[in-house]
Order: sequence, then C-alpha cells, then structure tokens
Amino acid sequence: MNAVTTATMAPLTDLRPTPDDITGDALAGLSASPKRLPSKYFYDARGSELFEAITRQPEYYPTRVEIALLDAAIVGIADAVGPHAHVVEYGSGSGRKTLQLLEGLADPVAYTPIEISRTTVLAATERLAEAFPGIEMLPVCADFTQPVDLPEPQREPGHTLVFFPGSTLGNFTNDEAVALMCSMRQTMGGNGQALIGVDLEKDVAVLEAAYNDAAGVTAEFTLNLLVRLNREIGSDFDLEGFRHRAVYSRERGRIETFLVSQRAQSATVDGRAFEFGKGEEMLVEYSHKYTDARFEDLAARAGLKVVQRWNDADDWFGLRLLQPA
Ligand code: AVI
Repeated sequence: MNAVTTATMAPLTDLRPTPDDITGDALAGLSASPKRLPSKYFYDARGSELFEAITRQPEYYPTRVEIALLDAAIVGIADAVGPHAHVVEYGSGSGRKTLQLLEGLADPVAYTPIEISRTTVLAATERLAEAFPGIEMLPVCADFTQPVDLPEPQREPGHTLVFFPGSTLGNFTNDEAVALMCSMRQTMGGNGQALIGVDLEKDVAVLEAAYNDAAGVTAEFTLNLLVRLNREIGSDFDLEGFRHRAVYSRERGRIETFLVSQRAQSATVDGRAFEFGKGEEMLVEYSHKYTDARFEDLAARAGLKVVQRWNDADDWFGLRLLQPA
C-alpha cells in the first residue's frame, strides 16, 4: 500500500489496481463466438459524458426514480443504518445520490469512495470534502471487484456501509454479481451492511424505451465503444458499418445490447482481421432487471441477506439493505 498526499485532501490510499488490457480484452472478445466486447470500456471521457446525457433522457427512468426514492426513503434508511457509519462507495461518488446519503445519515464518521481512476476518485472526494467538512474523506484507488483493505478513520466507526447505487450491479453477469457481492461482504466485515440500488423487472416496452431513447444518445454511447477502440488500440472499425440494438430477454431477465454489423465486413485489431457477416450481432452490454426472488438468490449465494427494502410507488426501482447472512 502506498499513500500519496494531495494539497487539500486526506491521503489517497493507492492499492495499485492492475491496469486494463484493452487490446487483450478486445482480441479475446472478438475471438469468442458470438463476438463480444466488455461494457467496462464504454466509460472514456466521451462515454462518461454520454452516460450523463442518457440519465437526462425522458425514457431513461432509473436515475430519476432512484434519486426520488432516496429522497422519499432516506429517513427510514438512516434509521436502519444507524449512527457513525463508515460509508464506502463503489464508484466515484461525485453525484447527487452520495450527497443525499451523507446528508441523511446520522453522523457518518468517514466516506471512502473506491475507484479505479486516481484522478476521478480525487476530484470527486475534493468536491464532497467541501460539502461535508465534518466527514473524514478517505479516497481509495482500487478495483472494487476484489476485497479492499479499508483505510481506518480517525474516529472509531460503528460499522461499514457499502453504498452501490445506480443498479450498476446489473451490468455484471449473475456469476460476476455473486463474486462482487462476496468481495463486498469481505470488505464490509462481520457487522457491516450494504445499500444497493436495483432496477426491477417491469413492462418490456418501458425497459426497451429506456435503452433505445428517441434522441439516439444511447446509440451514440454504444458506438462510442468502437470510437474508443479505434483511437486507443488502433483498430479500424467502420463506425457507419454498425448499429446499436437493445432488447429485453424476459427469460434471462436482462436488457442485451448489441452492435449489429450492417453488411459483410472485416475489422482489424492488433494486426488480426475479424470477419463480420451482414446482421451479425456483437454483444456489448447486459443490464439485468431483478425480481425480489432473483436478487435475493444472488445475495444468498454471496452469503448476504436482504434485511430491508424500499421501492418507488410503481415498483420500478428498489434500494436493498443487506447484511452478512
Ligand atoms: C451504468 N449502468 C447501470 C447503465 C445501465 O442502465 O445499465 C449503463 C447504460 N447503458 C445504456 N444505458 C445506460
């Protein structure tokens, strides 16, 4: 572990996560059948901007509904969490939901965002430090899919609360989600808790509209993956040759997003040519939508149990409080 002090912030705990191997991951995914590319590579600077724009589209309900739900449920959440929590957020935590949680909880002692990017985690924590001078800010640069050795706050916390909003869990396969929740259980410790945002199964038309907005922002977000690969690893995907397609599979309980080849074509990555047939679909993202039974089953496989649940009035989005089983 290596600590780097910044001018205005508590030291950054840098656990030196292994850098991404974009070329290796792209080659592995393109060699698979059917072809796939990992959705984690959506989030370069442009992709993050486009995701922010998605959250403002009228069809994309999850962010709006989760924020309203947090507002409506925060008193009950604060009651269930109790005082003096060390809040550990999986992700950069620069947003509105972090403010809502830290404002609503009873005297949280410290806040630790865990993020793979050093600059992102430091920028987010600096903004929050101004808003919450009484909460110790302990940013960590690490891969949150692995258990994280947390920095110790100066004031003794009552327990750790892992916060994972946004239904980001849904972007992992079910096995990956279980592995992630196992790591979460180790990170939070025996008396810890987790507050997880989960997008709930609903009408297919509502789900598919959310991932096919009329303004085409989600389509641009999906195609930006190829823009990024062309720029960063020198591939030569024809950006006009692929179209975004997102469909809900009720059987598998998830939105599946593809880039569909518009004609027979080839693309070169790291000197290797990959052939695409006309209409061939390359999988780029899953976005799981949970029922209570499906989510509780995943939690149980990770040694966690749901102890409280809050839904919006339409049962579109939920917040779940979990503890070690
Ligand atoms: C970040 N994640 C929860 C988003 C989702 O809804 O699965 C990413 C996204 N992809 C397309 N639209 C939004």
